[in-house]
Amino acid sequence: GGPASLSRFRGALVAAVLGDCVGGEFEGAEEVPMESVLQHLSGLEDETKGNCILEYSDDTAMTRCVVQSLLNRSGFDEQDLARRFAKEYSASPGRGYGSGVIQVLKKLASPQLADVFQPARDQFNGRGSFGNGGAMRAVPFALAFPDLVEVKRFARLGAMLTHSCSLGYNGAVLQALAVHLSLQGALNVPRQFISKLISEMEEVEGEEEALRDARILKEAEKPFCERLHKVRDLMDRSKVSIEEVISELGNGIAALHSVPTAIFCVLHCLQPRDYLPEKYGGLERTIAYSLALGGDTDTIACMAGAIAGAHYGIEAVPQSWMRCCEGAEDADVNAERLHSLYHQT
Ligand code: 8NA
Ligand code: MG
Ligand code: MG
Repeated sequence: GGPASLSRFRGALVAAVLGDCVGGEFEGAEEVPMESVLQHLSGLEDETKGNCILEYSDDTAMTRCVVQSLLNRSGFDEQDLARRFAKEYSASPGRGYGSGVIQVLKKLASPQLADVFQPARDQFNGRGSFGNGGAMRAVPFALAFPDLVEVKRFARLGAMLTHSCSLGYNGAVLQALAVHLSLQGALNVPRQFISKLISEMEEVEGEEEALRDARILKEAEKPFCERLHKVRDLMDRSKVSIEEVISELGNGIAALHSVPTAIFCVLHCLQPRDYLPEKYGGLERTIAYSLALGGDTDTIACMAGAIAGAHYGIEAVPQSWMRCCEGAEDADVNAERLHSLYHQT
């Protein structure tokens, strides 16, 4: 489809759910042989298995809250979104939330809470979380707002309800930017895509709080920019080992160690790879490759899935995979609603 077509919206939101659901199998695994990944994925195509259902985790649970809030309020409303996060957590606490964020979600349930951003600020001795929990739910911001400035602003605020460290919320900004650009067709020229991300993040990470947090955590001056430069170096190479990707970019629960990694997965899988089945299209390659990195597989596959889905569109999503994943149908319906919101604002 053309820029911001319905197919791209559906692809983005559905593939995010797929990444989360199929990635859950390997979450936290140190080493994941590609063989195991391909076996897991071919299991989804087995018709004889009937209604195999892979449950979604915190990534999708919170993304659904963001979607519902944006649609219900026709825009960003932090009070409404905070309430939805709290309600979702108390209804289904067993979705695999990070151990720190649970405290925030419990505090957000209090009706006496005056400032919905305060519980997040109190995390980790006042430093705030740098986990990828803000980034994993950032895709709806790119699907609700056509304006890049608004995408950045609301992805950041949406993340700050649980992640007040700039290394947490700027991961959400980067993820939303990547989906935004992909929706426009920017992945047709991969070098321009990565350059645009770097120039946007140069500005984002030039802010006072970001520079201060990076100093305190002993990271590079502009940590996401540094990682994006590594992504650019790696994407130019014809052969890259999984070990190198993990050591250069990471596969962990910090936004810094997972959002640039997800972006790399998408770029690396734009071409066929000899260790991936020939019958796979780009979207399947991206999700399979994300799982093979191990670590926070559900979240990396969820984020990579969203970016890839926005590029390839819904036609690239295998029906059999979709049938196996809890919440995939809902995501498809909601993508259409977000598409209307995006084109009316
Ligand atoms: P979070 O905000 O609780 O952060 C996740 C973890 O990162 C924390 O529990 C801490 O260990 C660490 N952390 C974050 N900020 C700081 C800090 N300033 N100082 C010291 N340590 C810090 O949760 P989240 O919403 O960001 O979730 C991140 C990921 O963890 C998600 O992918 C989610 O699925 C979850 N998770 C991961 C695994 C896994 O094995 N990879 C397992 C269960 C849950
Ligand atoms: Mg998860
Ligand atoms: Mg995870």
